[in-house]
Amino acid sequence: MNKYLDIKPEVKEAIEAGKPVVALESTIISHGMPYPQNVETALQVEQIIRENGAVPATIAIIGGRLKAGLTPEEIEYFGKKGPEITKASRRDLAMLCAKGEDGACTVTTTMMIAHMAGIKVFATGGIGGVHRGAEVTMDISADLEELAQTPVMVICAGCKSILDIGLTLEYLETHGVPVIGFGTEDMPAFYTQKSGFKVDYKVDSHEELAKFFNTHLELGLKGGILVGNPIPDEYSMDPDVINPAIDEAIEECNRLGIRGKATTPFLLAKVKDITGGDSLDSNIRLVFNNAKVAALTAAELCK
Ligand code: PSU
Ligand code: MN
Repeated sequence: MNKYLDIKPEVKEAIEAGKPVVALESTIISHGMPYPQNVETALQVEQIIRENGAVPATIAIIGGRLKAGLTPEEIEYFGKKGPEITKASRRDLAMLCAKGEDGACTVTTTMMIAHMAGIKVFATGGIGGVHRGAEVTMDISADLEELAQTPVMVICAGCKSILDIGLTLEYLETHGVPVIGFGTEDMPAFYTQKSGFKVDYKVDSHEELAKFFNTHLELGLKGGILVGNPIPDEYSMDPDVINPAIDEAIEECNRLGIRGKATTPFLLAKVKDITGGDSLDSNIRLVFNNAKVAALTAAELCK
């Protein structure tokens, strides 16, 4: 086992016994939502995973240790410290471990640590992708590179239109990452069920999803798969409300000259401010929905 990795005993037992485990990220806690809703949501997501028969493993870096599975106290610590914690992508891992510091795991580092621990399924809200204007800024999330090289199934609600969804799908296609729609042919757009872009394949059951991923693994294919699970209709947002809010957030981001790793957290917070908390509620609901699909799919994978 990797000498920097600590697997929570409950998680380790489940992995060794071939029981279902679902990985969860910690950047969504520290940078994706405000305190205390972030902590409440993180704990509820873990509860939903348990209710659906799997063991949750929230992933983070604490004091230079890669943690697969956090205690409720550690989740509280992350939520309270919030954006003060370094947002950790692949390039940050060695430095944080060398210095013994904390790091909030993005989709990228959560996939890496989940894979080190032997966890195959990971649920989150949304992934990073190709930003609008990337043809000039070259701002393309490391999440896409990780999907191209690490064999973990990532279940999300699609990507927000803070990104260029069409270019994100093109990039994934170039890197051989299959994009699956859970019960849909349309790539979901996080707050709304449809982005107007097609997924590669539609899958209608947890069983079918598990069979597909198993085949992917048995073929020895490098890289993960991306599952877009649409937000439930009753929680989805009006495109005429959310789209102008996103446009406004991007304009402000450009005006302030915000760049690099600060871009996504800035846009997420700004969209939430503009929509007065409605988007936060949708965000929480879609994460719950993804956690359930992930737990049930992880259970199928273990059969
Ligand atoms: N998109 C969301 N919510 C999030 C993120 C993205 O809707 O919380 C976070 C995830 O941790 C994701 C990261 O991996 O932002 C991507 O950051 P960047 O664009 O800097 O790669
Ligand atoms: Mn970026």
